[in-house]
Amino acid sequence: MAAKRSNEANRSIVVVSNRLPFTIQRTSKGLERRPSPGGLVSALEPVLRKRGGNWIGWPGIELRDKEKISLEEEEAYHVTPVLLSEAEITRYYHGFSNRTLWPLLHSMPARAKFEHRDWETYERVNERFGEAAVTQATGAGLVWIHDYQLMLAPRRIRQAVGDTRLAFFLHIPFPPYDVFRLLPWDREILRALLTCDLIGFHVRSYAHNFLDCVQRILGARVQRDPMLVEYGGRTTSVGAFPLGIEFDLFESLALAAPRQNGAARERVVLGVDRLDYTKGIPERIRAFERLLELHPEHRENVVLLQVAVPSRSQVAEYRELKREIDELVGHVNGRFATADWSPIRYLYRSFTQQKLAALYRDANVALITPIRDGMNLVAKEFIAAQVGDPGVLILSRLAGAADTMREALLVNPYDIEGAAEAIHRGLEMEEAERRSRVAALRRRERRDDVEAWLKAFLQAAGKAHAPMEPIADAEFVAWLSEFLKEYHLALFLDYDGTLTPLVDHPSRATLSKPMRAALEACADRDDIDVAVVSGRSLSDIRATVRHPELTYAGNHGLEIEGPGFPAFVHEDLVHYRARAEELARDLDKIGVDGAWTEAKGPTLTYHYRAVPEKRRGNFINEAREIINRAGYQARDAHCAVEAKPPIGWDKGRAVLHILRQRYGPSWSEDVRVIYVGDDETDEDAFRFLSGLAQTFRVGSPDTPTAAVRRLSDPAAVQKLLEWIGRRGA
Ligand code: ADQ
Repeated sequence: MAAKRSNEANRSIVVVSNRLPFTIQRTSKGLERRPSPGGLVSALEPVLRKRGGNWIGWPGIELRDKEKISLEEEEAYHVTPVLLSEAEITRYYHGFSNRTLWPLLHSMPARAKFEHRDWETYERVNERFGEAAVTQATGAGLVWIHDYQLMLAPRRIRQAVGDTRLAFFLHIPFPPYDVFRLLPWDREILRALLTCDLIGFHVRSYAHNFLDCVQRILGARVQRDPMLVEYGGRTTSVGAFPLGIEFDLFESLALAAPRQNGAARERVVLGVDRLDYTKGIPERIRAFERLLELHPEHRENVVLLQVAVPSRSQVAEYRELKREIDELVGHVNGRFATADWSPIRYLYRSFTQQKLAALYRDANVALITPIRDGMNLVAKEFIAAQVGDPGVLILSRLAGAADTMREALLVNPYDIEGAAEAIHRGLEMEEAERRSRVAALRRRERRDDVEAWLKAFLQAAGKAHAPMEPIADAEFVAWLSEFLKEYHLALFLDYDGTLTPLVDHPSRATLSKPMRAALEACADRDDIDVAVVSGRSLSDIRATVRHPELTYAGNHGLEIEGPGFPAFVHEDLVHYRARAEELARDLDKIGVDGAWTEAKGPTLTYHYRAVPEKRRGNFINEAREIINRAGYQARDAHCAVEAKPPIGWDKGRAVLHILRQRYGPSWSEDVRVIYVGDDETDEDAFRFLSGLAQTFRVGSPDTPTAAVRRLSDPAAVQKLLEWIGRRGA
């Protein structure tokens, strides 16, 4: 195993991100490639060059008819552009990514718009990115998906290439449960992420928020140390990987940059951000204004140099923010400026890294006060550039960077007074203190640079994770103790796939000895009634389970029999029994080796588990069509298509029937209900019982479920039954 893994460390890697490592721009000379700036690109590129692989992303432009981007192949790795139409860019990128997920994940739900059409486009575009990755993924050591624009893409990749190693890194915060659950599509996003082997966040608190969400929203099992999630049989590991910068680069740029011309006598408080409402620019300007009010000695001696890169100007809120900042700057300058001094110098444009490094180096104070930020790399770049007289870093404690950069002056950006006092303190700080703080910060950022981050992430992604601790009583206690306390329990269990593993032929699905013992322990108790609800015929399920005191519901509940109430047969049963025989004959005519029809009275099941996977083609569709033509409903089960008569009756109705018959119409006051099942037909019961019961779906992590929780397999069901049977004894 170890040898296999170390080989994997050298295998190619597929990176999937919204943007390619370069942007295509339309110029007078045609389409031109410009490298995308940023540490991430420069960190990942060498890895791709060394190991080979593919970078999949959007080139940043909508192509006109017949326009082709020249993708002279990189020497060592490929680039796969995902082309998006203008409508897709509007709904997927400006819409769902930047107007829904961005504010919500930054815990600003009031700004989030929830539009169904944006979501649909986001889904579709994510599928497209996923598909592009699928064609590259076979044989790759790792597929690595980046950031909030592509949270659904892993799902598509996992469906197509089952065993490829998949990892995801989120560059922005992950919010607490109370905020994330406002998203109407919270479950879909969490489920898609859990198809990954590894999910990385900047800091531990985001990882913890994610664990809370999967536990509470999906009912996944969570282990906090090491951080692992088990969801219906698949295990995902979760971790904090704080991103660093190219420290050496910023240091050498700062050493090389010429002194600024005519270095003014004023001292500089510097802000550098993308123009974004998460960055706290208006709050920062107010804090600076307050400084000038509280400490007039800084007037004419200090300036706030605010650099803002234009960003997302297609989104109305960003244009609104720009207007607000323009006005605020005007207001403060109008209020305090003198003939030869203006308190705020505001530059609304992008700068080269050389120029930024010089600004960082020469600033006296860096004022980095986002109201929420995944990490914040500007703070780190500022520290790397402190190669001369050391400056002071004032950092919002709401930025991910504050988790590690403890030696900065940490402020709450909403506390305008406090921030103003911190600026004052920064401007007054003795050199010795500045030097000690900067030295400690530099040592850490030099060590934990982007290379170190990459190494840690790739190592974690390549490693088989520790197995999750097997499910244990403590979890059942937490889930069910309070719920069951002093109540009578009605326990409903599906059979195939729930009490027994799925096998080729139903006749081989027999209860294991310990499972039988667990079932009997439950059935023997006076305060528990057990019912088995199955798709098999009543006589079949009764004969298979062979326990005289249980309630049995066969044919998805069309026939019911149990102690203490009259046997039930749905009135349409006879009619559909005759028609089912005809349908069985039609299905047999398909004539595929290994496929066969199981007649169960009014319903039947067309099994194809024994047909080799590569031969499972059209005939399944044909079976569905024959079933539908016969006036039945075709429903997919595990390697089978079930034909259900169109009777308004399902496992949910059957459960209700049993509960009313046994305990009377006020059953919900006196009886607690648990339902455990593993397939689509159990979903009817989960839906019917929502809010009324504890429901468990067994296996199938990628299928949506209405159940409250997941169990990995029949072995976990057995543990649950053992606990229920033993409880309080
Ligand atoms: P951003 O929100 O973009 O990134 P940040 O981490 O600060 O925030 O990165 C900004 C980058 O843009 C820096 O590298 C900086 O040098 C550059 N930049 C800023 N102003 C500039 C200017 N005027 N001209 C040119 N370049 C400028 C998201 C998350 C962050 C997370 C990063 C990385 O929001 O929290 O740290 O991803 O994961």
